[in-house]
Amino acid sequence: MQSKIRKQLVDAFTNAGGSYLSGQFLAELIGCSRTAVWKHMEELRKDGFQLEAVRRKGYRIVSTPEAITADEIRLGLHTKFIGQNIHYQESVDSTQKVAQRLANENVPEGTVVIAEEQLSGRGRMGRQFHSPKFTGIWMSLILRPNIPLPKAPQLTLLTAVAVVQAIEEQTGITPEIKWPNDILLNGKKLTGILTELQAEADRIHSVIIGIGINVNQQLIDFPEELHSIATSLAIEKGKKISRSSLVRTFFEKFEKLYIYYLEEGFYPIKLLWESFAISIGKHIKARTLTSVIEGKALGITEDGVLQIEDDSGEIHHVYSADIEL
Ligand code: BTX
Repeated sequence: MQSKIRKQLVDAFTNAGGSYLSGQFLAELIGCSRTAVWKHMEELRKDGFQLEAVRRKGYRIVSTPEAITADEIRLGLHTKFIGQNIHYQESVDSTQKVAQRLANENVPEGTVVIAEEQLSGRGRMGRQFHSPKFTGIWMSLILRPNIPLPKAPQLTLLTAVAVVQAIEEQTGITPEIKWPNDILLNGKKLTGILTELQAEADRIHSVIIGIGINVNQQLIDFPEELHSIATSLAIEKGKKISRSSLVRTFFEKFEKLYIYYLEEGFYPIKLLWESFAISIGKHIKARTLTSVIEGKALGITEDGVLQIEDDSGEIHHVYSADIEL
């Protein structure tokens, strides 16, 4: 929408102080047809404005989008370095891409890229991650840990624990973790985590952790193919959740766990992770790129590798797979 029309509309609703404005009035104000007004209103809705349209009365703005700009997040943030440098953009292809570029420019550890929408959000193995505007948290965190390359997947598990702790503190809901990187609520995907590395030989240059949390979407905001497999906090909780408070809490939880991890190693994180995991002790199917392993999930190793015992008693080590419960 042209910014001039958008400003005219938003100003008119601000001046109306919560009253309805008729389609005719808005059409005359902007100098367009009533059908065009309807289209403009639809665009405002897509941008996160909650609108009410009542026959013979007109339109009313019920609530405006809550942004997650750097200022909004930093207000009240108590961390040493995680989220102290925030790179905010309204719209990006993928926050991972922006973070990769920034990591090459040697930004400080803990820098976060956050966006209101992603036009081509990335999942694992070339999959798409649906990231509609003003509804969720789409962010990438840049880390520079001094750890050997094979230990990097532990950071995915650490991130999952921090997300669960933050959601628990902010909403009272405790989601579950499905190895290695999904966070589920009532069996549906609430959060995806994607860890990507920049490394030379066996030295990590940076780890970029992409986190996508469905926060305020309603079912209609998801494409149909996700209706049965995805959910949001607002759907489960029946009310909107403050995205900026959730991001802040996540930064605080993450930093605590990360410092602990660098000092004490993975063991305490592993115990926390297992306490939130749904797959452990259950019969599962792990689809790797080359095979399918079926059996009982025993737990994760010190390196975050999943152990499955098949019916013949053989124990398999799974480094990367999709899990079916
Ligand atoms: P994944 O490959 O495990 O999950 C992707 C799959 O999940 C898709 O194929 C689809 O079935 C389903 N899906 C897509 N969008 C959603 C959604 N919004 N909610 C629930 N299910 C969905 C998981 O990959 C890793 C995703 C990381 C996303 C973050 S967002 C910030 C950062 N930037 C970026 O481009 N990716 C990461």
